[in-house]
Amino acid sequence: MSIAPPVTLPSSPSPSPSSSETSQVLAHNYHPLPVTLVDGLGSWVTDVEGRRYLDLLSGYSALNFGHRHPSLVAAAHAQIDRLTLTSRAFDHDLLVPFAEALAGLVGPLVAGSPMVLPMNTGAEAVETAIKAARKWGYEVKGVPDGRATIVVADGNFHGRTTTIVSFSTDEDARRHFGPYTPGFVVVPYGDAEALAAAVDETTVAVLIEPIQGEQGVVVPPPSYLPAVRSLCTAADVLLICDEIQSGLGRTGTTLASELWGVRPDLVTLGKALGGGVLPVSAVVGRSDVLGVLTAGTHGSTFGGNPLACAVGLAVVGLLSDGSVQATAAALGTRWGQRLDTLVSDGLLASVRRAGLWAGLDVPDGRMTGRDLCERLLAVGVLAKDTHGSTIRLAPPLTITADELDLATDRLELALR
Ligand code: IF1
Repeated sequence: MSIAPPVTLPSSPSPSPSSSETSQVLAHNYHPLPVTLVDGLGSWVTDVEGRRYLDLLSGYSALNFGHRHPSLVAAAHAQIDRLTLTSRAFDHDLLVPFAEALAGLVGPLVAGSPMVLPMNTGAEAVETAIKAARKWGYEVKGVPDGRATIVVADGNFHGRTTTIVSFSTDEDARRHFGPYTPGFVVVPYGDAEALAAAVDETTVAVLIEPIQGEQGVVVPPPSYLPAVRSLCTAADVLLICDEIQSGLGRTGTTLASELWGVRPDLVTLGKALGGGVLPVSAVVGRSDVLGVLTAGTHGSTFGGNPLACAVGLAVVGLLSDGSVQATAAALGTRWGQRLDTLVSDGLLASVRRAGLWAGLDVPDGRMTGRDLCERLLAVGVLAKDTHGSTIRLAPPLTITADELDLATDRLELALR
C-alpha cells in the first residue's frame, strides 16, 4: 500500500450535511466526531468531501484486519451467493467447520476441552456466558437456585443490555435503566485480594476483561490474572475473560490472557471475529460448562448463520499461523518507543499499551480527549476518546510501519 501524500486539510472539517446529529429521525445516542465516511480500504477511510484519514479506532477493534480485507470480502461475497441464513432449526454446512476452526485456534488457550457457542454481538456473548455460568452453578456446583453471584470489576465494560449495565460502574451507562438485575458483586480492578474476599459459596464466576478497554487500556499488575486464575480454581469458580475488544490479535497474541499464561474457563469473543464485515460473536470454553445449555435453553435467530460462519472461518484463517499476532507485537513494541518519547517530551502524561492497543492520557488541563480527537481529525487521523483526557488508539493490525509512523507524526502534530 503506497503512503498517500499528507493531505492539505481545511483548518477544521465542516460538519457534513448528513451529520446524524442534525437528523430528527435518527436517535441521538451518540455524539460522533464531525466526519461522514463513504469509503474504506486497509488503514484508510475517505469522507464525503474526499478527505482521507488513517483509522486508528478500527471500529473499537472490530476492524483488526483493516477495512475490506480481500480474504474477508471474498468469503462474504461467495457466501452471499450461496446461503445467508437458515436459523438453527436446521444445520448448514459451515456451522461445525466454524466451531471446529475457532476451537482449534482458541481451545489451547482456555481450560478443559473447548466447546463453541456462536452468537452475534459482544453483549449477547457476555449474556450467554452469564447464563451458562449461573446454570452450571445450580446444576453442577450445587449453588441454591436463584442465589448465584458473579464477581465483576469496577470500571468494567461488557456491553449495554439491561443485565450488563446492572453491574456497570459508569453512571451514564447505568442511570435510569433500573430495576437492575441482582447477583453481581463489584470489586476494584487489579486487586486480587479484594476479589478473593468477595468470593463465597454462592459465587459461580468471576467476569473480567484481562485489559480494560473502555477504561482506557488499563493493564492490571502482572500478578493479577494469575492470582485470579488460582483463586477461581481453588474455589471452583469459573473465570470468564471478556476478550471481545482485547482478543484476536489486538495485544500481539491470540488472546490477551496469554500475556500471563492464564487459561480462562470461558472466553467471550466478538468484534474482530466478524472482521468488521458483520456481527459475529461466540463463547468458547469448557464443554462441561457450555454443555449445560441444552436444546431449548438458549439461542438466537442469527447466531451461527452461514454468512457469519463464512466470514468467521476466514478470520480464523487469518489468525491461524500467528503472523498477524507476531507482526502486531513487533510493530507495537516499536510504536511504544515512539509513544514513550511523547511522554518524555511532556506532550502526553502517560501511555498504557499492549500490542497495537494504547491508552493515551493528555496532561491535565491541556485539552480533553475529545479535543485531541478533533485535532487528530483535522490532521487526518480518526480516534475516539474514552473518558476525560484519555484516548484509546487501536490501529488495524494490518497497518504498515510507514502508516503507523505517519499516524504518530500526526499525533505529535495534534499534541503540539
Ligand atoms: C458502544 C469500547 C465501549 C466491549 C467489551 C463487550 C462489548 C464491548 C470488552 C459489547 C463493546 C463497544 C460498544 C460501543 C463502543 C465500544 C466500547 F469499549 F470498545 F470502546 F462502549 F466501551 N465487551 N464495546 O468493549 O459488544 O455488544 O457492542 O458488540 O456501546 O458505544 P457489542
